[in-house]
Amino acid sequence: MRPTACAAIMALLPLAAIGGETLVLSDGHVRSGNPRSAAAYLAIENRGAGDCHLRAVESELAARVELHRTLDEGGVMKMVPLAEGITIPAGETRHLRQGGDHVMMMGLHAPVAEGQLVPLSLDFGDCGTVALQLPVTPHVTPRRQGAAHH
Ligand SMILES: [Cu+2]
Repeated sequence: MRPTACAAIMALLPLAAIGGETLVLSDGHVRSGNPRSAAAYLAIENRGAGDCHLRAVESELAARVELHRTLDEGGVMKMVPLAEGITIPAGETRHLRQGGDHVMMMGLHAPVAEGQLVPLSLDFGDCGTVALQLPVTPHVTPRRQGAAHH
């Protein structure tokens, strides 16, 4: 199919179909290493024909939620905010995981406990908003990096 024909077909699809059917979220869980913050991890698969962009995340349990990237700077693990969000290209999967990109919950209104479900709302812009609840799993200090993440 030529690109022009492809674009025309995409334009006819309602937004709801693009958002609802396209994004497949899996392997979601939350880990908290201290009472004030927690990190959420998950895999985001984009089965659609167009790129999707995770712009922002919200949770009623935290004062602030940011998207972070963990960087290894000469053996020192450092987190930087991803102000531009995270792009999930068409047909690809992005893994948010410990030691990599993650959802950072800061200013928890109350500590989260193992087994608790954490509500999150993921804003994918034109691809829609996805609400989900992720279970809190035991905090594990990454062995490979040898440094506590949160
Ligand atoms: Cu972080």
